[in-house]
Amino acid sequence: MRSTPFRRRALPASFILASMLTVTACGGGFGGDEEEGGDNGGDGATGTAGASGPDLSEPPEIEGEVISDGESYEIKYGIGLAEDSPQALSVDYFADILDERSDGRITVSLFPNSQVGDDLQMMNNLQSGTLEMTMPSTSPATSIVPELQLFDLPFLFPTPEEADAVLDGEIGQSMLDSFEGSGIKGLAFAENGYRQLTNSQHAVSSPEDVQGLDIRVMENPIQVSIWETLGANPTSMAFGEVFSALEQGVVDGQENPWSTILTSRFNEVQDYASETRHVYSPFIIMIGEEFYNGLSEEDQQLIQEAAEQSRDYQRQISREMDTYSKEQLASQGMEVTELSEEELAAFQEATQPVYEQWRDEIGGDLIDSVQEELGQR
Ligand code: KDG
Repeated sequence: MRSTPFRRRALPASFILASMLTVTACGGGFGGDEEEGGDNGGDGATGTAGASGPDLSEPPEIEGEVISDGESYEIKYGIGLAEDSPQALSVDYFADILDERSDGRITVSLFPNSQVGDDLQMMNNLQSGTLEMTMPSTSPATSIVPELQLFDLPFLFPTPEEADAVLDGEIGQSMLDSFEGSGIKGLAFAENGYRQLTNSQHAVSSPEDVQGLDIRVMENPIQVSIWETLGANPTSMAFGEVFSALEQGVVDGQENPWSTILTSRFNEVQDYASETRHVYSPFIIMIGEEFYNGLSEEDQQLIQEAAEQSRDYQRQISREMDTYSKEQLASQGMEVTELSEEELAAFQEATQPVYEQWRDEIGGDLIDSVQEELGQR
């Protein structure tokens, strides 16, 4: 996937021409409208990003049987990320599929930017029936399905395609099945992406540079372990609180994929970024179990298919936005440090103890079988 070599270099502000064409008046993201959410507006999955942002693939044509007969209802779909993130754009596509294939019976209302709660709250709301759908990272969902902790291990997946094979294969399916009876139904895995470190203090190119930094991490104990092992001071925090925690200096840094750093405008409050790729983080597309069980079989099938089609599109545009976002961040003045293979190997080696520390908890057999599948054993 990577188009740039793993050479360490601080990207200069040499993308200025491109950025002048693409940066919006409000100074960040992909040039999306500042919609309040609540209605996806139906202006297509590339509506916000296509106009002045990256050249994204169009969503595939909507095909399949139209199911006009049945109840009319609304699906409220809450997410943590911004309306121009790949996550939100894929929900727009999901909404379009359901609208067209249900003949307008099923409407999807998107609530981005943690408007209706953070990942843990939204999962609770699915269980209590006050929200129908959400798409958290797997990390906070480990409180419900502990096996998902596998995906918190550092440097597990060398490429996104290898992650897809595990997530869409037997292992991923059995994890989705494990939600049964929890009040949540897992529909499919999408992509959050490779996580990169940003901070306000100094450029980072070695594990030593991380020592002493206060880093916000997701609500997950393995994420805490990774940064403790590196000698940083990690703090778990909900995503919706990260921008102000960075702005107010409550923490020095955070880690997220490039597109999230850009669309959440973390570069406005962080000067340094490093391409550490320390964890490949999946999303889970989920729906309230009771709500889902109350639907007709035809609608259940429709929703499952739409979730898988939106997953495929989400992965595609997430990957298209990745390098673009890194370059945008550099052009907007962030000092972006790319790591050499040796520097990345130093991070990998320094975080290796996390595997031993969490092996029993995650399940040694599970880790072994995935590493075998990946040719690492
Ligand atoms: O909608 C997903 C977000 O809420 C969150 O999971 C993003 O990776 C994330 C983080 O750092 O919390």
